[in-house]
Amino acid sequence: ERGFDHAEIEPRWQRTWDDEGVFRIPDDAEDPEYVLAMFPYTSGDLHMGHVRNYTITDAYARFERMRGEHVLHPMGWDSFGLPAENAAEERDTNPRDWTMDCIDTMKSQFRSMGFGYDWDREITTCEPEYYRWNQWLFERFREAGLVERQAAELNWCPSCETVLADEQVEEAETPKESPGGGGAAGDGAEICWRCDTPIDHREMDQWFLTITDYAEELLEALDDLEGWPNNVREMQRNWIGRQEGDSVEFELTTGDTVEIFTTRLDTIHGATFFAMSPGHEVAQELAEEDDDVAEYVHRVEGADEDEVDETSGVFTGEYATNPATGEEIPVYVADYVLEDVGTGALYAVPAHDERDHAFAEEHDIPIEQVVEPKPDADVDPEDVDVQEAAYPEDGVLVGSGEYDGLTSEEARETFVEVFDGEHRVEYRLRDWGISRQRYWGTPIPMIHCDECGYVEVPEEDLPVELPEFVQTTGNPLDAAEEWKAVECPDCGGPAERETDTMDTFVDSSWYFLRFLSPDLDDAPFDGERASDWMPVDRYVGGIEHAVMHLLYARFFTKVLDDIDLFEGAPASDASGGSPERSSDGVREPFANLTNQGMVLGEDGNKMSKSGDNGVSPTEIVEAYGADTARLFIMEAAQPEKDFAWSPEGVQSAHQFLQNLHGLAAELAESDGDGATGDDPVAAYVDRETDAAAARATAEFEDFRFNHALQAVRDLVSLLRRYHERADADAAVVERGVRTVVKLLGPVAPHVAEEVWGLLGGEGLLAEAEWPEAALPEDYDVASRLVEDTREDVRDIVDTVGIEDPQTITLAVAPEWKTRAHELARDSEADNLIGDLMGHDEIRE
Ligand code: ANZ
Ligand code: ZN
Repeated sequence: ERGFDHAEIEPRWQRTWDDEGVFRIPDDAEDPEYVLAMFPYTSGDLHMGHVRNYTITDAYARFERMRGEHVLHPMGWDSFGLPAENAAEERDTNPRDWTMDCIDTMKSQFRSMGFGYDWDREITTCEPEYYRWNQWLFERFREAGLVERQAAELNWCPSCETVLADEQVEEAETPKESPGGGGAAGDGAEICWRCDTPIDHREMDQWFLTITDYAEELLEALDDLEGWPNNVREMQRNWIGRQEGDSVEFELTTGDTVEIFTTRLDTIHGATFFAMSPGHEVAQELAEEDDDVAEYVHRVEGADEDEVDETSGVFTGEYATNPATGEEIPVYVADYVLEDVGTGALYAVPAHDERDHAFAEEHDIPIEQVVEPKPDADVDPEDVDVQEAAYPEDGVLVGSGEYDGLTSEEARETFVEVFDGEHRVEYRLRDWGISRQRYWGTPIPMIHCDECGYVEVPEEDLPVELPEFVQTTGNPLDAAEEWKAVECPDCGGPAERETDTMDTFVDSSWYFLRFLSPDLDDAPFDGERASDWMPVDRYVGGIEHAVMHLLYARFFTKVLDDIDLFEGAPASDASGGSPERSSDGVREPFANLTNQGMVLGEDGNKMSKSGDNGVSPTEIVEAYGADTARLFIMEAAQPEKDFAWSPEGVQSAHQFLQNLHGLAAELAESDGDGATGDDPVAAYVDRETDAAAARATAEFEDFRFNHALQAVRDLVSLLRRYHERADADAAVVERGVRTVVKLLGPVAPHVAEEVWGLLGGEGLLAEAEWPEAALPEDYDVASRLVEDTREDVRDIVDTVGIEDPQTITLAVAPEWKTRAHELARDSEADNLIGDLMGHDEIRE
């Protein structure tokens, strides 16, 4: 069998696709299928994780295109960020040149992988024509009351006299000493990346987007995002962290009144101590007067979360009066109380809270039961021993004086009145601080005037472009004196530009909209097109973006809808736009989300360049071709699963493609016939061809590419065995191979085009019609097989609630085999077909 030369065919087909504009989508296309991979950060190097991510969307986009859909499959560059500044410094260049080089490299790597993007829609976030819209949107957000100055703690290097980004803070090498080891450098303290000086924290005013205004909607809408994995929705729920509870004030012997937040006001009679986070204002005050408190606060502030014992804390010598009992309870500063949860202070009830219980045991604090199981609960009140372990459930009050006998629910309602509390909803979610004290980002379009305060850069002066890059110890924008000095837009007096740039998550919060109209110069995106083309139908990217990126993008989308940017007229045209809100606005950006798993090294560890288990996409493409890499990756596992790199797997994929090509070449040379007419074996092979197409189609739709490819491989081996028979009908084989090639087209597009050509296929395979499986009436077994199995899987998922479809599919798989066996047995051509299908495999 002859082979193909990937180094020759791949670039050739890539050029042809480009020339023919196969991946272009016209602006007037009606509601295309929007397939999107999270755009890459421009690190300059494509790794296997990227290849997997982008192969998934490319395969799906090609599949949908062959099915006759308009497909929008764009690509761009997430190109702002600190690494570019660091790289520029190391290489003595500037962030812009470095970034542009990276883009060049990555773009040619993308091309060599055969990824089909509409490059006419390419966007680059570090270009002024993109980031001007970040600035414009910032101003619209500000008008909508969604921008605030708030104090935030920043890393400050006293020696460089500059703010450091979190990434610029390093840890001193010397291992941390045991608790109480003091605070100077040398105990694992945070130090400046440049001069190794221990850093300070400083409170400074920063720009914030008030995402908390949308907390409730961001949370509630998660329920309807059925196309999202449950784990991502759960992560977002936890991140938003809605808690319904009550706040109550406690008087301290210090004279302070401290507010606490609790979800268990019913347990207040059982409070045996009071605790504040080390960052709490009152704790900080106490630290100034008390050495023990100071030492503890200092120690835990400099430490990583997991370095501090859950039960660590320090008694302050002060007491708090429990408003329910009038008792004085000791006040502790404890690290398990988080600064930004609730009010940063709580009353602790060791009998009914596990963390409080552990703390009480460690510090010899009494444990007093105030809730016991309800009479109808599974637990016998006699079996509850709160000295042993906390009883955290709701129940009936005991040990609470006149309130004994109330249920927890009743008690909470009563106590909030009696103890003058306030019922409220708290969120863990914080406003989004977007200020970054670094150069390579979008300048925040504000001007500070001593007379007028902060004034917006007038819209007609946008974009505020970045000045030339200079090397400094701190933020290069602070050093750009000429750039900084401006006239105040309000009073005309001397004023200064804001030197903070935006968090790069702003760039990625709306880039999916810019793809719709990348060249538009009077609005960030075409609102009408957006309401037609959005949401993204299939979004694929890493789980590491489960919270921030995906939450910010959801937030942006809701705001953009609320400020009416999804309406017909360009948003900057004040007179345009219809008065009432369009009913088809966009509330969510991504209808379906897939998080692809990791590509592991052969050793099963995360593949990394530094770790010497890395395989470079470029080398694989050179050695075997892009199709081999794509096929191997897609066959290895379903998209959500991790899989380990395997040279044998790569070989097998390569061999499969070579063999297929060989078979096609043979067919192309033979002149055709053989048996015709009512040969039952030929009929069987024909029907199997349709069955494979039906199965593969269903699996593609479900993003189960590995299953689809298994169907293709099964069909190919059947076709081969049949082809070797003397009485084989060449037309049947050829039809089979044509089907195979189409089914393979999305995954191994170059070889597929080549084979398509060999078989005399018309036009480009990338534009050919997907094989609609027209199953004959009597072929209900195979089609039922597909349908039933899918139903079975769904049923199991629904009833058991298991989240791992692959395990389930494996469990159901024997079912497939049994039925396939039945099919073979009942068929007219029993023996022959059994032979063709490989009986052993079926029986095992
Ligand atoms: C008293 C109490 C008694 C609580 C009890 C719980 C059980 P969950 O329940 O996990 O959703 N809390 C309040 N502020 C906190 C902070 N800044 N850091 C850490 N924990 C804090 O969380 C609600 C509970 O978390 C609150 O209710 C409070 O402890 C604690 F039997 O108050 B509770
Ligand atoms: Zn002014």
